[in-house]
Amino acid sequence: MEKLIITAAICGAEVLKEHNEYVPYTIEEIQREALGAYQAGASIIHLHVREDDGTPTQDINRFREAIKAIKEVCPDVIIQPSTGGAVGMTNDERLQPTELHPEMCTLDCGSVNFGGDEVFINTENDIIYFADKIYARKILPELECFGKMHVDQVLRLYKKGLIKDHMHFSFVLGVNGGQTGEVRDFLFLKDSIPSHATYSVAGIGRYEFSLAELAIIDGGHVRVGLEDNIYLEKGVLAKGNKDLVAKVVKLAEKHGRSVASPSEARHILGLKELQI
Ligand code: KMH
Ligand code: ZN
Repeated sequence: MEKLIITAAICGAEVLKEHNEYVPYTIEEIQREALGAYQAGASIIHLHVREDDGTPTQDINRFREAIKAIKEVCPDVIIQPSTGGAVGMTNDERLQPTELHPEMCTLDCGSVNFGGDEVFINTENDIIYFADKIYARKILPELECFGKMHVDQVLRLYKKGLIKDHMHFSFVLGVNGGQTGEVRDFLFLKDSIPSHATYSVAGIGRYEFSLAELAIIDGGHVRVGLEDNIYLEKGVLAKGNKDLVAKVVKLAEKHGRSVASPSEARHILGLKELQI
């Protein structure tokens, strides 16, 4: 079986220090959380940035600073900025970090309710617009799917040549408004993608580790982090992203699956080897 790629979603746009004090806002805190996750076994950092007061931003300069700070302490880690940002941001606002030519970024593949009155909007034309910019900048998109219909949307665009190989899906399951993260949901999604594609699964809240374990057994990849879940176990807050990554490493050991280094993750995803 391929080695396991662990992505750490260290920050997010919605979770706050009021929920878990380790949620990073400042550049120093982002650097600390990225380093902890990397040392624990993450090869990809899924990156959002915040103002110092926690307000989500897609400002290119803030991303530049955060990426520089992360690269100072873990030069070989793969950085995957979010192009999702936060609900309500414009497309061009969201796309700013792609101008920094990261190796990867997210591409959100459909709209989804995000609780209450919030709708995270990604129309078909939005997806095509994002994909054009991302491929033109030679970035590998991680195809974020909050449910089966987003996978179907990707496959329609793939047939038209608007989404290209290598297809690396991320099944984000358990969002309040999206598809749940039960075993049947996972099986439905992972069986819906072509055999030459890869996938990672991100379980929100209580789904984080049950889905991680399923993906480990199945040969898929895993995303964890404070963006998705703040608890190490029921009622026990994680003391940082490192705890969540370390728990996935233990699950991988339990199932005899080795964890990929950043260089091995690049190989699996078809990214160019990094010249540091
Ligand atoms: N914060 C959500 C609205 C992504 O990073 O691409 C979008 C999100 C997805 O987190
Ligand atoms: Zn995100």
